[in-house]
Amino acid sequence: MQKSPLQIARSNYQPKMPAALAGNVRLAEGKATQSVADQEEIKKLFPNTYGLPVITMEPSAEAPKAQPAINVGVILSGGQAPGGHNVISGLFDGLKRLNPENKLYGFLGGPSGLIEGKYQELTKDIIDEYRNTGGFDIIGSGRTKLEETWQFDNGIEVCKKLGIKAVVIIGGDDSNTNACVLAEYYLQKQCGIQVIGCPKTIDGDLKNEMIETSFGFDTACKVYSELIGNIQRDANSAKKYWHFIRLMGRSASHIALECALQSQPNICLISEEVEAKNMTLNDIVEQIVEVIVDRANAGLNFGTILIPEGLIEFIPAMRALIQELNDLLAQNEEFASLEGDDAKREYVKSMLSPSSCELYRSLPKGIARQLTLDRDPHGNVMVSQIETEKLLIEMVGKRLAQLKAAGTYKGKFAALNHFFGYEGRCAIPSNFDADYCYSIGVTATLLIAAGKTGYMSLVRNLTKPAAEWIAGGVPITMMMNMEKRNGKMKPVIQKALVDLNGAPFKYLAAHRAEWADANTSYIYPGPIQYYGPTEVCDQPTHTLKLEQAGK
Ligand code: FBP
Repeated sequence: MQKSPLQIARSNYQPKMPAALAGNVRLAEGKATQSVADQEEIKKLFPNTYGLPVITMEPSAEAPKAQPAINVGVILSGGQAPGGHNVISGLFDGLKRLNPENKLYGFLGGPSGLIEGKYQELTKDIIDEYRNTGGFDIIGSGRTKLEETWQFDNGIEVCKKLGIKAVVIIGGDDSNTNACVLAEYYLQKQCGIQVIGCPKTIDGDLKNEMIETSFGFDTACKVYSELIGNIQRDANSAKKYWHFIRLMGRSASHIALECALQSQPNICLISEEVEAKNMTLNDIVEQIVEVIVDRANAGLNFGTILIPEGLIEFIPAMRALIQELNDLLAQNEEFASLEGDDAKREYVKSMLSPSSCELYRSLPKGIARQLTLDRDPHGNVMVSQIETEKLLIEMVGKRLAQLKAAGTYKGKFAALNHFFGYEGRCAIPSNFDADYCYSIGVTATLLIAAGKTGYMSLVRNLTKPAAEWIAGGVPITMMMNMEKRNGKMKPVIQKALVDLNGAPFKYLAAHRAEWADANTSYIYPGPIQYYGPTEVCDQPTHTLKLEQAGK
């Protein structure tokens, strides 16, 4: 396989790690824990994995006891996130350090690989090919939801055949919920298979008191911020376009917020604020129009607007509509059997409540259709396929035309739309993600060696140099609450949305008027740097720095 000079150089990069993991390690256990909410229900559903203590890895003078050889399986689950290959290389190296006879198997194509017994042994040659690279192509990923008993039982058979003692699931909130369900089931069955989760997702919404950030968020935001900066420089040079830029991130607006902190656009919408202020689609349009008119009055007919991809779900009336559609379309064979968009549209209209039906009818047909596309296996509407940026361009254009006719707007409005998502999910991991992921992988092996199950591998203190990072494990049940999924209440890891009282949002709120203003305040972050001074190459996200500064 041909490689670029950077690829070759990166394969020799040695990830930095917490100093505590360098030598012998002991596991210190904290107090019993509780779930973030719905304690009684979660406790009942997870009698064996509820209430476990948080674990911290501490340096130890004692050499570890010789461990018998073990086999471990690993699964990549859900959307790609930079650094996944480093979790796997950390796992591999960690296992070999414990006992050179240990083996690592990769389940192919996501959780379905475990159920269907599709696997590959990951040898040194394979691992070396993928060190510090982006992507999940080493074993592939998938979104199969592990929730049925027959799936768990198939997993037991496959693990028995391969002599696998532990399964590591690298995934987001939904996949780690699956990891916990699996851990609980395997304990109940006493089949001797441990399950450990690892916090992945570019969306940045898998974070809490213990998990400071999910991996991949850092690299993805840096890639998008570079692109936004480049667009801003183009806008400021050509001075003729408004750029409407939608950013991936599913429900939460963490990516949009982080990119705004890095690039200082004219407008950054935050879905969580839209919901808190009970804003309508028209309110959002008015807010954008106001900035466009002000800038036009100063002779500036250009700008940038960041739009989180989940925006539409946070407009309260839209949320009600989407909720109705989720319930209506969950396993709805009648709808699935209808031929053609028109028949589907008529069926949906006939089933919705009057208020939702009115809203559904008022939307451009394309957007309305996008709202009824298949849900993902976890019942989520696939927001990455809803072109909110085009909807806003259309509505803003109409409103500006009205203002022009009334003589209150004299500018020119030419808009371009962009969607940044897939561009960042497989980028070569930043030093931060390369180091963080490798450490997560090594930590997972130590949790396995200690016989732990139902835990997520944890590395924190992340705004400090890597040597000062703290490794450990957090019981997954600690992060859970009950939520409605596919029309039913289910235990799930609580998603972290943007906290409107948190430092990152407050920083945006304090500066956005100045960024919207006639004088451009754009920052041009440039591409990720892998080699050079630490203040250029090893910085974590602004979000993490602002959040940790307040602690
Ligand atoms: P995960 O939650 O699995 O990490 O996925 C993240 C994500 O990239 C979202 O930001 C996006 O909405 C979604 O995946 C897109 O899904 P797909 O890869 O199936 O198109």
